[in-house]
Amino acid sequence: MEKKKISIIGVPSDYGQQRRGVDMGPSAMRYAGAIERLEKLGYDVNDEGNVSVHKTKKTKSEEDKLLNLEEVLEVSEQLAEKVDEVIKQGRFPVILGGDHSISIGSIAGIRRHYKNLGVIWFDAHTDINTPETTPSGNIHGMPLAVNLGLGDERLINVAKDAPAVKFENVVIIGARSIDEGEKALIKEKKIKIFTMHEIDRMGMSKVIEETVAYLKARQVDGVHISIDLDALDPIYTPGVGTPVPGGITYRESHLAMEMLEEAKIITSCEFVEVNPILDERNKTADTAVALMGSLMGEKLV
Ligand code: B3U
Ligand code: MN
Ligand code: MN
Repeated sequence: MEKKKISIIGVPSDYGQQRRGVDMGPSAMRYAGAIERLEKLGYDVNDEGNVSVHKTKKTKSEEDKLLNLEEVLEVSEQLAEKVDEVIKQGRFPVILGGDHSISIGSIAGIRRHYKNLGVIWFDAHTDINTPETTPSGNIHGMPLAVNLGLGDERLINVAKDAPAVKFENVVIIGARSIDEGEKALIKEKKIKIFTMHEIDRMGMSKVIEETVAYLKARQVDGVHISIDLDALDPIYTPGVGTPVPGGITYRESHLAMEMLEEAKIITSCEFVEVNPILDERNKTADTAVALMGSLMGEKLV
């Protein structure tokens, strides 16, 4: 049997927020053994290296509503092309961030290959802000909105003419820090969301069962999972820019990955917001790589 093929794409960008260090996320996850872990599972792994990110600009002006817009655009366009190319080669993309603004480019590239893409957003935040609702101007708070076709035109256009993700094809898991404008949009568009409240009440097992059933009922032709490491409780992933207490436990997060793997619905994934400068002995990157193992088929026995 032919080995399944994976391509790793690093995106060392920190332009979507204002803390330095998250650009070192791809190195930290490679150092934590991402490639070896996947090879051990029998995959043919191709490390595509990193998308090039210029480090010279960061020209911030007071009038800039969206911080580092030009830089984020440049990274997003390159990343979309790279992801597009890898999928064309029949390889499964595993994208390593960088802050969450990289999802503007990654999902833009993925969307060129699916008519009815499902997206699982595993995050303490909902990242569905627009230039009108953002409290910070940080683009890492906007990538889900952009992929739904909302927000800044130039960011939306990174996807060219690929279809936007449909509101009813999104499932948010782990949220516990949601801005007012985001709440209004989630309610208005009836976006499926399992906040920490639902995870506490139902248990992660039921949450993932319902997620899988929901996406299958939507007849999605692929599912991308975007994993922000701040979805987990900061006890397990201290190396993130905006930790929020009361998060998903280590085992709950693994159970989620294991169940998604069993369901055989995931067609691409990404791991974002790993910041080694804020971390404790690469704990957050280690956790990201362990989750990657579970998502890609590692078994306990
Ligand atoms: N919702 C806030 C904070 C935030 C979003 N994503 C992260 N933090 N990591 C914002 O700035 O949009
Ligand atoms: Mn996020
Ligand atoms: Mn987050």
